[in-house]
Amino acid sequence: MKNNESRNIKLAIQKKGRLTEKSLELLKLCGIDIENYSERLVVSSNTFPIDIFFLRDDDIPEYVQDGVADIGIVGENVVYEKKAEIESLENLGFGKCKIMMAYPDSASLESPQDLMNKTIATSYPHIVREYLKKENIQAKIIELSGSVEIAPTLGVADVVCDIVSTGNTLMMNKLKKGFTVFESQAVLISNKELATDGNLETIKQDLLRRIRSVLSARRSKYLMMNVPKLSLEKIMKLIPSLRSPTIVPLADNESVAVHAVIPSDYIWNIVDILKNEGASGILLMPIENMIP
Ligand code: PRT
Ligand code: ZN
Repeated sequence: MKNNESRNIKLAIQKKGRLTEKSLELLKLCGIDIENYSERLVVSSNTFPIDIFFLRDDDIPEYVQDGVADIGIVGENVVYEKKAEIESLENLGFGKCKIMMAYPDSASLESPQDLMNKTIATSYPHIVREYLKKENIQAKIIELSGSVEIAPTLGVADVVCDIVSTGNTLMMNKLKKGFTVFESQAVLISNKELATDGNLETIKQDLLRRIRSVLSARRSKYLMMNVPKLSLEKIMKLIPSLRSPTIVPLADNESVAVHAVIPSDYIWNIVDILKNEGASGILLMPIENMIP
């Protein structure tokens, strides 16, 4: 892929499905706005040199591997199932799910050994095959493209291996959770030869830097509160701030305002102590971007 012409980077995302909205939201937080994308195959952004292709998720790994798209956002489960030769750039923290073995009430599945000589229905034959190989188990795999969970009721399989998120689908089909075979989330992937095009590589690195700043901002919150001077020392020890917290004197001379960046859920570990120490006006705010 050697050419010196400058062109937009081509990003493939899911056209319509579980990853679409979150992918577009991530791009928006990276400063990449697109308009009127519904029902279009490809849309360019006015604010970043990128063309966004809307595709079926199953096609994305291969398109990125073959250079039809330069980069893509897709579930790791699909990347692995399609055995795509791509470079994985970053875990994106959404679209999280597990591929699990599940079984009807009549069966039992305590350990992988219980799969011996069973029939397993799945949409992920490659992932299941690899798993069985690793565990040294002989079993028959039946590949189904959808509604895998009804296979035991139809009598075509003993066990299913499918994506589980909340577990509601399994419950509705009277299936019990067995064990996890694969854990997945949405990932940013890249064509392996992209680096040979200096221009596209620069755009990719710019996008990646923006994505990383959004992801690290998501992991953090901005905390603001008023603290009595007498409690300041004790409270400062509680705050695992990324940088040293900002301390601003207040007019009353007895308190100070403390501002700090803390890990997202950490406030719930310390809120009672903060209150006991007299902290007031505690505000916790989302951070949009965090640029190192
Ligand atoms: O049309 P296209 O081929 O693009 O979409 P698709 O229908 O193949 O995929 P889609 O939109 O359903 O999922 C896209 C990706 O989202 C998957 O490849 C996973 O990486 C991820 N993901 C996260 C999920 C789920 N959670 C999920 N719960 N994909 C599917 N499910 C389904 C699952 O198959 C099962 O039917 O939801 C059901 C189970 O959900 P619970 O919550 O009832 O357990
Ligand atoms: Zn699909």
